[in-house]
Amino acid sequence: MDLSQAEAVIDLINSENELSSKAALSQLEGVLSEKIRSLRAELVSLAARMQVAIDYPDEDLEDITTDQIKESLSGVRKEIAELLSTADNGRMIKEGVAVTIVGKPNVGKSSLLNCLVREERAIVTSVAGTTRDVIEEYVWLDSVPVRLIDTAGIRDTDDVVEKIGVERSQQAIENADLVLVMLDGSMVPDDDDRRVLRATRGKERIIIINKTDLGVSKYTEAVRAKAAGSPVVEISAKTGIGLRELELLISSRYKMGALVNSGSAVITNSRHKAALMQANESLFRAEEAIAAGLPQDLASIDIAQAMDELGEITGETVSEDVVAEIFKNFCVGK
Ligand SMILES: Nc1nc2c(ncn2[C@@H]2O[C@H](COP(=O)(O)OP(=O)(O)OP(=O)(O)O)[C@@H](O)[C@H]2O)c(=O)[nH]1
Ligand SMILES: [Mg+2]
Repeated sequence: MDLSQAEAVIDLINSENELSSKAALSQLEGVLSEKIRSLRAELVSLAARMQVAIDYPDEDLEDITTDQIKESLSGVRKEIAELLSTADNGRMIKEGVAVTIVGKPNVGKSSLLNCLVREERAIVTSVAGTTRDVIEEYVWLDSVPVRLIDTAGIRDTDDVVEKIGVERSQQAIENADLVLVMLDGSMVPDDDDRRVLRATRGKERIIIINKTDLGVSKYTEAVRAKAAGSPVVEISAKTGIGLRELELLISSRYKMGALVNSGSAVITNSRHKAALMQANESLFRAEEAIAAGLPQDLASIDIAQAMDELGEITGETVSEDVVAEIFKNFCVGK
């Protein structure tokens, strides 16, 4: 068993859902190790062919051409990029998609959280500023694992405690994979609403107009016009109107199930992601050196480094400190 497989054991133990255990199992079976080993083998063979040319320049050996080096490097980089492209999904499989409900006080954020988790988890009152801290619940929306996060209503306030809550809400927007921006459909949007809309521009978001049971949705069109491409849904957290549509709108964005079931390697570990990014960079430097016509020894150094960086994933080239750190997560004797 190599290091990435040992890490998969930890992941399997800590796994919170069927998808993450499936991903951990595939890593344990060596799908990732196999991939990394084949990439390293490609680099080892490339480096060896380059080394012959460097060591025996006078021999009449068939030199590896610049084009061949370039082709080999770009092939490996393409495969690394493919692996890296799974990392976002991999993290969400492991931790759940961070879906954060934000909006000014009293629009119904906590009511929505309670509806989606189907229990009275958060306190709901008609007092603006009820939620003071960030509340997090794990839910499944149509086989998508979601960390649903309710936040304190965002507004200008002098209350010390509420102020801290507002700061945490802003932090929660930063950390969110998807932001649910909630507006109160029974009221004309005001400065506080505009502030929330501005703070979430550029984030993945869905705009929710709540309290449509009160019958006033004449502002929806105006909001839609200013939504800048973000979907707008009308709901009532009180009667349940529109909730199913909202759930589908959220879950249909994520295709982690298909990714895991495809059987290809998925990067779920941030250590692996970092190593792949470093290897990618080293290979990029090698490509540049070759393209600039610099001596091949220079590219060789970068290629050797990329081999080491890939080896960190499987443990071939990892330092003892890192291994010790990883194995700290095994609870021996428990
Ligand atoms: N009529 C109606 N009332 C609702 C709806 N959703 C929430 N409310 C009411 O609105 C008030 C505020 O709801 P909360 O869920 O506490 O609102 P919040 O956004 O979490 O408020 P803060 O925590 O203060 O930021 C409560 O009295 C809810 O019962 C809805 O869809 N329709
Ligand atoms: Mg609340």
